[in-house]
Amino acid sequence: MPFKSPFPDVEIPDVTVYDFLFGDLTEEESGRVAVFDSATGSETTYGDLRARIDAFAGALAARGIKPGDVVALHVPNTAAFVIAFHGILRAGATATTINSLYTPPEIANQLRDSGAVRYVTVSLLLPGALAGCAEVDLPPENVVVLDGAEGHESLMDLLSEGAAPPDVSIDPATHLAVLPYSSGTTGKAKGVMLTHRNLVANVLQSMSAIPERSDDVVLAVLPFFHIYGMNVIMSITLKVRAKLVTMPKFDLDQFLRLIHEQRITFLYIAPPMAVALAKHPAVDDIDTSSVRAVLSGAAPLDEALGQAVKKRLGCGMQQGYGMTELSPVSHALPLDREDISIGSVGLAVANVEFKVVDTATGEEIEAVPGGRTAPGELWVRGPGVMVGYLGNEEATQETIDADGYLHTGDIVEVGPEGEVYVVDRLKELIKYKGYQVPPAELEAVLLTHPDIADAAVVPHPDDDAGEVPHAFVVLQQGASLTAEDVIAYVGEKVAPHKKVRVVDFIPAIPKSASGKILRKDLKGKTAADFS
Ligand code: 4UV
Repeated sequence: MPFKSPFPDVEIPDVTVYDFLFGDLTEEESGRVAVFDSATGSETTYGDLRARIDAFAGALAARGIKPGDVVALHVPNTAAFVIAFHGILRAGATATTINSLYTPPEIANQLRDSGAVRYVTVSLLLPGALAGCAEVDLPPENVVVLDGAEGHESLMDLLSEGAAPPDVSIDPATHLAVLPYSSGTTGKAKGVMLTHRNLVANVLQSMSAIPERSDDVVLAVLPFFHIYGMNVIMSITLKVRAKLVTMPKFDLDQFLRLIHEQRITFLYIAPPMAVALAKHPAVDDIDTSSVRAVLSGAAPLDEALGQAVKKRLGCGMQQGYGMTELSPVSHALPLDREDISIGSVGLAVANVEFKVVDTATGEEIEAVPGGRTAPGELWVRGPGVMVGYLGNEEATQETIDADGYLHTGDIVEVGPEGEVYVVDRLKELIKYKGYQVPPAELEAVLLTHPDIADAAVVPHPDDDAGEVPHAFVVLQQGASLTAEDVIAYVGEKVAPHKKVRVVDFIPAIPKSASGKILRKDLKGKTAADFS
């Protein structure tokens, strides 16, 4: 028997993301502040936000952007991100969000795969963006630079046209709203096809367990380009008409200063920030009394660490579990369930059912009355489940089964209240501070080195980042590379969170008869284990 959400089902309206978030904006709500942009110090009201989204959509349409087109968004957390993102969706186009720290080859890969026809960025990221665009022949005139740059249109240029938003007719159930990239259970990053309905559904589903209110002030430091920032932090906050305080990048001093000065009430974090909140002496110098709730997600949160944050800040503490392919939330621990361990990712949110499956036998694992189940792979079904991976039917079929369950690649156990504990990861993915690092990408980079004959990358536990990439390298005969050489070689080609940080040289990569890397034979090992 599948496990069912304890929350009543929510009805999912058949509307676009824009209509869902802004369609019922009242006069009173229009005057409230939607976004405080900490980079510029500016405030944008809900009414102004909607008007700017409309104008941005109108300007895109005037440039020929239409439903079905993909627009790349490569912008740090700012008010301008919110306008451009929703403007793209309002125009009926699909937004593919790009990690702010991506290198030109990583940008080019995503542009090539997604088929993006326009590019929206900021001046700080422009050189890398243009290099990435050049690799796929996306012309510089198609690159909008929101804060302005010589030879490019800016946000102001687009908004000042005051164009009316286009009249687009799209089916929310099938039309793609966003294409974030995720490696899923195996291989390189793939475009995750999420419809308007997926996003609308998951906002409502998440709200069954995440209690944001209209008087909340929410710090948006986790990036909007990642699904957690995009459809939880940004969308829930806008839906409840609370205030978003945007931070373009994490900096501990500024993070603490904003909590203090902006009287932050709701704090979404990833586990490395929990370490800072629990342990850093600077936290004693600020007033954190406004914070009523902290939600940690994207990587495992240790029970003791969660308790330490709760105690030091004197606030409620939740943990959530999500996956890009689920739009993202499937489980969250409600604030009021203090009877359940904070080391648990909580209960299935509304409209979610899930199974735990024995990876050896394929049998479903049943609940244990009053106790905890054996471990198995988490399979999730619900309206947030993606349509599939763009242009990759094989990976889609490997991930979503005939009954509509998405196989997460995470190993979990279920406790007596139906709460879920993530205990291991079956899939290849490495999570550095909650960010995805697909080993297959690093292996491909390593193999481009003329002195490297073969390579495999696995996670290595790390106190600060949770996990770091660990490369096992087989050298060509007669070659002599050092670990530093390998680290530097990869470091030039990938975003900082993907850098290889541990290297071991071994005689051969352990592989199965079919040639698959036997990652479990490498995890936790060093070169000495192979000599
Ligand atoms: O695809 P992704 O990068 O997606 C995420 C999304 C995390 C979110 C989003 C909204 C929330 O409210 C929230 O609480 C969490 O990270 O990576 C998906 C994989 O990340 C691991 C797990 O391996 C997923 O398959 N992961 C995510 N959350 C947790 C986690 C967690 N709480 N504990 C352990 N692993």
